[in-house]
Amino acid sequence: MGYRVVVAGATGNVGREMLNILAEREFPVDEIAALASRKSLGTEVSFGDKTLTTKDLDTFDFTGWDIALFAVGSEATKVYAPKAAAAGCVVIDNSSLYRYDPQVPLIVPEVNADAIEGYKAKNIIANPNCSTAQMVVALKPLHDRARIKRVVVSTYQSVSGAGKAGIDELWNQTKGIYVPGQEVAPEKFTKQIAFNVIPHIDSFMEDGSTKEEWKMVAETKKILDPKVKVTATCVRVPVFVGHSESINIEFEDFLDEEEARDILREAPGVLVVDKREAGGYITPVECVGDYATYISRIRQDSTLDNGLNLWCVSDNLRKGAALNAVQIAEVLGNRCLKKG
Ligand code: 2RA
Repeated sequence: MGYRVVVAGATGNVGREMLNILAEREFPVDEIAALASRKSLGTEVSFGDKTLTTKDLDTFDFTGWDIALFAVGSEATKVYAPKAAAAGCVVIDNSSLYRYDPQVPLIVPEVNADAIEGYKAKNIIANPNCSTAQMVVALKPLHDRARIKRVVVSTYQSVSGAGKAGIDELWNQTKGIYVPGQEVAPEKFTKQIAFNVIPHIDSFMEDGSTKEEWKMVAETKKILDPKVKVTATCVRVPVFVGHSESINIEFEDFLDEEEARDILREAPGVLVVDKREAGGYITPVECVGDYATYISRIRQDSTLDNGLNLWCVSDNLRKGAALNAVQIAEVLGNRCLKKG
């Protein structure tokens, strides 16, 4: 006995990972529907050892379906998520549309699973932005011990965060860059991404920050603690999968680096790889396909009374998107829904 589960946006990077992770984690599925927009209709996607043919999101009847994982972007979410929710299907949405809605819980299960009960207001649960999800997994156990006052984070975000077009642009630009006549002009990104870094993700806000940076501030407050101050600089780097973050934390109480390392070793969802030698840390290519948020380079910040620095790496398509959504579905199933 299990659930009737829908994956909307099943042909995208995140939708495909949602199907993979549902199968890998043996989520109790009685029936599964893979939905896509009309232009990808009929595309086949894998679910474990099965092949599913995508159905039309536009005409799909959500009545009788228990959980819908949405990975379709804000515009389509605005149209179809309320439709699914009204039909009694609980939506777990990966877009940013509902993240800041006070009536919609924004969940990272390792951090605030108890907030899930709030889904009843709208039948919708929001999945956070990739860069926030991995950061709050690392911050939570440290906050519980020494109360975080302020976080200064710089991100190194892979091109898969910008979807398939981002991956293609890095691949084609890298191949074409030294071949006369085959150069690829920036299209998805604002400047050349191959062999370069771009300090700009999402749109600019009035105060000079970007929406991606604002999301890290607003989402950390909603998920972890509204009192925690965050300032972020988000940067796109020529890496296919895996977001990295350099995180500087100021605490109310002193936290020794050894104790921080021990706390993080015990923390759910975290793997510490922190040897103070060449290669004794994790880089994005090593985290691809994993569930964990990796923490390396844990060290005291000697410029603060109570400060620590650390390096945080995770698969942005997994913990930053699909895995977190499936973990939310697991919490929902265990705590809130009856199996069919
Ligand atoms: C990015 N924020 O990396 C996105 C993905 N959610 O651009």
